[in-house]
Amino acid sequence: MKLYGLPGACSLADHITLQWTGKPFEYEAVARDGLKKAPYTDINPLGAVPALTDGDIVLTQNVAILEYIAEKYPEANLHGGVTAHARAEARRWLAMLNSDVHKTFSILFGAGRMVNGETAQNELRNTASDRLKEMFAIINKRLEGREWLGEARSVADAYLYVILRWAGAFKMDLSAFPNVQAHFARIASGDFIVNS
Ligand SMILES: N[C@@H](CCC(=O)N[C@@H](CS)C(=O)NCC(=O)O)C(=O)O
Repeated sequence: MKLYGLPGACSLADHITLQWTGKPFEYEAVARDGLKKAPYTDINPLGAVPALTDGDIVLTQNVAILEYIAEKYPEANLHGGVTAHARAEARRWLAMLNSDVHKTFSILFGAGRMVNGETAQNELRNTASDRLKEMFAIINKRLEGREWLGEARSVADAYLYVILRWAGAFKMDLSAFPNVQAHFARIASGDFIVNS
């Protein structure tokens, strides 16, 4: 199994998840200037990370890859619980992280490419930051009295950790979200190395 990623990008969630399984895997850091061209676009035509290959299987899209790792190694217990409801809850948070939180961070990362002029870019960034804080408030509420987003640790927790690293890079004030901060510390103190 081989994971393709970029340092600190959403692919770090897959890298952490693979380390949590304790199973062997390869990791390749894709060169930034190689993302949008062959041979990498033969693996992911969208020219984005993560991508995962496993024998003849080629997978893209973070949610699919994270779920694949959890399915492939059920003994690692990364589904967020054992019941259908518990697993759906973990998936619910995974979906929100991927399609709502991550996408809003993409506005912070890419405001300079989305609109012209510093004023418009700052307005866009401020709107995205406000929206992110609303989402962190929702996640903070979910984590009240809980260690993990699901009933048990899941791939969604690795994704949240990566997103919170981005919040740190943007120096977002998360002091209003103590459960979110505690979740970050819990994951950070865990059994993996951030080397991607
Ligand atoms: N929908 C995709 C989005 C992946 C994505 O946004 N990847 C970013 C890194 S977090 C990327 O590769 N950005 C580089 C680029 O698009 O140039 C997924 O969930 O896998």
